[in-house]
Amino acid sequence: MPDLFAPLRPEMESIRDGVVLLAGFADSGTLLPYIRTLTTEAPFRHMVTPGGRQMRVAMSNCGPLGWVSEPTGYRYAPTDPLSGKPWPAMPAVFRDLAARAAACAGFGIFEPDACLINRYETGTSLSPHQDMDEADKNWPIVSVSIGVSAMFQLYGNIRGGTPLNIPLHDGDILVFGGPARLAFHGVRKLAPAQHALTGSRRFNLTFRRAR
Ligand code: MD3
Ligand code: FE
Repeated sequence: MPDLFAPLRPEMESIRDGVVLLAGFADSGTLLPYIRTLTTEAPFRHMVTPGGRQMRVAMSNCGPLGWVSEPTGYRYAPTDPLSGKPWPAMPAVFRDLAARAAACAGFGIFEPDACLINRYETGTSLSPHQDMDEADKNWPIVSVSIGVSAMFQLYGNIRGGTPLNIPLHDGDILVFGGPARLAFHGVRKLAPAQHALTGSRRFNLTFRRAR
């Protein structure tokens, strides 16, 4: 007799050393109203890279520190350059979700001080890069996917090669740490699709310890 209530996908999957997928771990219905409020305070914007190119992913931040791109380089800043005011506080539900995910994935205590909020529209991609702007690379990174599914691409610790393609669906959390912390990674062009709560968009919350 098959178990009709068995989960469709395993709860926790080790992708490779230092990369854990927690499928369907987050409830986007709970998170989206917070994203709406936070980005009313600190609106989504297309930052300009130090090289002068406008990023295709729209971004905002919450928490004590926010990731910003400036002509002089990337950095974590306590205030929103658009308003001069501190970034909105990180909601406790965000912080707790990131901490639970890191603990479940085996990375122990995680105390994020930065939450980057990414927004993808149809056709938006994120080219391969490393996350290098955090002081202590021993902290893991927790990434929450919301809305339309995307194809995440995970490379090795040097640029190039053939990526591992990981489809990320609404509610999925990826945790990166240890040997995978400096892996190159990107997101393929978002395909046209509809999600009941986000329409054609995908949101991603990336929790980091910047300092
Ligand atoms: C792998 N964002 O904001 S999150 C980013 O879906 C970023 O918006 C993507 O890459 C997104 O920097 C992917 C997943 C992620 C974040 C950090 C990583 C993957 C990572 C650090 C090391 C290796
Ligand atoms: Fe990244």
